[in-house]
Amino acid sequence: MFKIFKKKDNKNKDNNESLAENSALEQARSENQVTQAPKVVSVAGKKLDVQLEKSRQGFGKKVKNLFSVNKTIDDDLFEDIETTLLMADVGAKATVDIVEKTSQSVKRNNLGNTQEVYYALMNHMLDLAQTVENPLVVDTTKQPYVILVVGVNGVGKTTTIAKIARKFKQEGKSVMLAAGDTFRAAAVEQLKTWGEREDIPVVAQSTGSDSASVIYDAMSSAKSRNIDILIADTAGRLHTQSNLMQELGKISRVMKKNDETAPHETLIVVDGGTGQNAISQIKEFNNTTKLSGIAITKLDGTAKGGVLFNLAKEFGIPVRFIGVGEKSTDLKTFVAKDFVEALLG
Ligand SMILES: Nc1nc2c(ncn2[C@@H]2O[C@H](COP(=O)(O)OP(=O)(O)O)[C@@H](O)[C@H]2O)c(=O)[nH]1
Ligand SMILES: [Mg+2]
Repeated sequence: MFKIFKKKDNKNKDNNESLAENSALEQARSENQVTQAPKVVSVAGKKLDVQLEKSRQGFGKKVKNLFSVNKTIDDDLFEDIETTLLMADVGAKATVDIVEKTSQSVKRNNLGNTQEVYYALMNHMLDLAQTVENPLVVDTTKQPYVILVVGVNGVGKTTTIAKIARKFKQEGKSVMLAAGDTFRAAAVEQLKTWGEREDIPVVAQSTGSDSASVIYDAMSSAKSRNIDILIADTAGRLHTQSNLMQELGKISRVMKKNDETAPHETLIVVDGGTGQNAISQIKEFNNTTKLSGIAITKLDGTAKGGVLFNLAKEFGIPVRFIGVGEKSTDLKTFVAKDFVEALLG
């Protein structure tokens, strides 16, 4: 295991001056915050605990166990924190960031109590998670507001679409789905089944038809029926499938013929259990089509749960939703405090 803490810690010593350059406001904010548990008061939190049970028992407990009362606050402790974060898919950059800031808090505040170090760690993880907390707000001047959903195969695109559609419908908005995955035989049927179950109209053509034209037709149909939100499914694709990646470009271009401001949201869906793969998927798709939001699925199925910090540090693209189960109700708007509390609290 490489020793990020030690390496970076030496650098910190060199950088004491730049530390002092932090604005007074920033310092006051962090001084006051880091030594106490993050204030988490949330109705959603309770349920999320249960849905994130695997990560809570895996990642969360491992972190907590590092801070037993008789533990000394030394390099070994920071190395253990670093290893635990890396093992939980937090990724090297985010791990360095979190561990470095925690170590700075320890020095600056002269922390001698492991519980305070634990809170400092939690607060720095929360800070990072908050950088990508930016819920999807539907611009009601767009009619319809178009959400294009992309990602590789099997990550949960179609399921997430059904969940999001249900959520909007419950908020009183009218929703329509476009079956833009015309590639896989069962894909259209899968979306139609969700539509029937949630009582949401689905615009579809047969398998093999042109995805861009299905979505274009759905936009026209949504417009004429005064639908608020149109969510377009697409076929799963890998960056190596250049024809399919080009198709994404075509979908966007054809959409713009209907509404030059569309798509209003391009949401990539990634499987929260796939670690570094999720990072490379976002990188590849972002090269082809400008992503505006991320949905992380299957967080109920992983004992790691740290990928969110990794992609927060790597991209800063808003995490709109997290998927925490297979049912249409198993979707949460991403709220950093709820998430960090459910994971580590
Ligand atoms: N446990 C769990 N399973 C999920 C979640 N989201 C999707 N799935 C499952 O993942 C599988 C693939 O989902 P699907 O929506 O067809 O993926 P797509 O190929 O990206 O459209 C299905 O069995 C879903 O039930 C989630 O948040 N948690
Ligand atoms: Mg699908």
